[in-house]
Amino acid sequence: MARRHILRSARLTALAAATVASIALLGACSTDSTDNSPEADAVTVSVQWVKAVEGDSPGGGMTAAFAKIANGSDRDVRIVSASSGVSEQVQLHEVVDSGGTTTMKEKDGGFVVPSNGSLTMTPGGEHFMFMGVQRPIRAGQQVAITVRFADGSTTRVDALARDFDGNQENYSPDHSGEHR
Ligand SMILES: [Cu+2]
Repeated sequence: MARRHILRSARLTALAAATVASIALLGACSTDSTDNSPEADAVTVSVQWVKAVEGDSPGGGMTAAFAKIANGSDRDVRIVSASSGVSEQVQLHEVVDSGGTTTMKEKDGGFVVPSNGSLTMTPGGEHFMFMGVQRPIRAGQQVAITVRFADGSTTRVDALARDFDGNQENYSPDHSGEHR
């Protein structure tokens, strides 16, 4: 009886040692995999807002949202798409100068947020373009935007709607409709 008890203790000790070893391994893994952490975890979004819009035009209204996106990590992160419940589509737009007039178009490859830097989206520059807005977005309303990164991770941005009349970007010729 006494002997059996000792054997069992030895086995338990071996098991405990194996458990400690695997926990140590896990710890080593998570330290090594810092570079594989989700891109969404690297960013901090601030001063996000969306232009209030009536949303009653045929086919839905259009509007844009802006934000400052900071990247606290040592690698660039890339925003590849965005979506929202308030519009059929959210595109990633940039404004380009084409022969004296500024037009906006989808940004090739999405928005890059540089390592230990930031991307400031402003009217007249990069923006989230809402197309097919079916209901009015009024000043003071919160609009949730899901932002997706190149690695598939996502972050949710709640943008406050406000009235804004300045810097109306134009559509490039391949876009239908007018930007409001
Ligand atoms: Cu746009």
